[in-house]
Amino acid sequence: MDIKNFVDEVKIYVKAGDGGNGCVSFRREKYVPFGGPDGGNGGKGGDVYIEASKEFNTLTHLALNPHIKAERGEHGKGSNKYGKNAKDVLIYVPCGTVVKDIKGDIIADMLNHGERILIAKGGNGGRGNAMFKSSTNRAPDFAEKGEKGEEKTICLSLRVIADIGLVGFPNAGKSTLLSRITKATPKIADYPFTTLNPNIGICMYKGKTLIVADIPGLIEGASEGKGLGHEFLKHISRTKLLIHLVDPMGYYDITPEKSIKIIDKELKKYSEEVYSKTKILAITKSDITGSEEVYKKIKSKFKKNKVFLISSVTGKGINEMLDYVISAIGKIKSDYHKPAEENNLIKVDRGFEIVKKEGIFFVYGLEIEKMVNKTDINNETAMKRLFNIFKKIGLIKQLLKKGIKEGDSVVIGGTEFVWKNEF
Ligand SMILES: Nc1nc2c(ncn2[C@@H]2O[C@H](COP(=O)(O)OP(=O)(O)OP(=O)(O)O)[C@@H](O)[C@H]2O)c(=O)[nH]1
Ligand SMILES: [Mg+2]
Repeated sequence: MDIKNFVDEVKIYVKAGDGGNGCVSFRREKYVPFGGPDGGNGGKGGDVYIEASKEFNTLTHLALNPHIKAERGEHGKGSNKYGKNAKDVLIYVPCGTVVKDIKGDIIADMLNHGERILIAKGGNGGRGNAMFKSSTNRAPDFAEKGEKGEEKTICLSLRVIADIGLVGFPNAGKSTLLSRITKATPKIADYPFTTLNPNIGICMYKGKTLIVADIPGLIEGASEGKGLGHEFLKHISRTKLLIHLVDPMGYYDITPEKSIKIIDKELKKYSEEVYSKTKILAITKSDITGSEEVYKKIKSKFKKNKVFLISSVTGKGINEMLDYVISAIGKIKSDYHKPAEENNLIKVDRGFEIVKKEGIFFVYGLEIEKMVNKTDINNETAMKRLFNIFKKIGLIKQLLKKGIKEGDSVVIGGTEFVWKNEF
């Protein structure tokens, strides 16, 4: 049994491109003894985006390629030549993919085709020395390094988006119904667990379009992981309405009535939200003898649900059921097309925070970390400039307040500095 070909959960690592370094260069011209600075800026590193696309149905392409990196920006060059920006990278995911960070917090919910989020921002290019020319420094001999591109590990999880979910015991006739009302061609066979992955089809009916998902057969214990259905129960959470298909012959020694109760119990155990969805019962295979009696019995016992008697072979009862489904769906308020939350990936944080751990002063803050990463720490002038910035934003004062002493370590954005009382 191979269910691995339907990948609906995947962890990927994304890394945006680093910015190109700024260049230190001076004009060299014949007969001009001291040319001015002409080092160009580095190019921007490529961004990494995630885009929902209806061309994709699974996350398999990412499971096979879980490391995604954008190129770095080109370094700046002499004669004021700017480095080229790197190309952005686009990761396609199926509509219905939920993007989470490593802690499991939702970053975005990619519902609609074409929806795009920036997941890792490329680093800006460092400025070349030409940019630092000023009245007080006519020949700056330093440049900025390119900013580091963002990197992170994210989890992608796919929830099939459908209006209708077909549920029921194995062999109830779910795939057959799907193939009857849509153009989908799921595998159909007279043995249980024929459907290994959810199948999706589009049903065009009386000018309406309904997306229908055929979920693999559920059995008792499905909510705890028994059978195949458990893997896919989560997909039901996005549907607006469930059609619970019931084989009038029952399932082995489980009667049709009992099978309805079992599935109800499993749905309830899985989640209240799923359990409370609008659900209709469809007794299938009306062309076989005895189905009419089963239908009458179920109708009298399950008064809360609308019950239909259908046959996917003869087509009996199907239009009547679809008429009802369309009117029921029209009444369901759903947040299914709710636009994704504003993506809050680019947090601009001008502040910083100092945390002292085991004698080391860790300084956190997006801007300050960026600033350090851009600085060429081997260049004295660049370091002086950085120190001036630290002074300006109050970092030096705060570190002194926290009791920093000669020889203590300060770590900012992955760079370690040793504190000296005099610079
Ligand atoms: N006579 C008759 N047979 C049907 C009807 N619908 C389905 N069947 C048969 O019932 C068997 C199971 O049908 P499937 O559609 O594969 O059932 P399923 O619910 O998708 O089963 P799993 O994928 O195993 O969970 C097949 O042999 C079908 O031909 C119907 O309306 N009438
Ligand atoms: Mg099936």
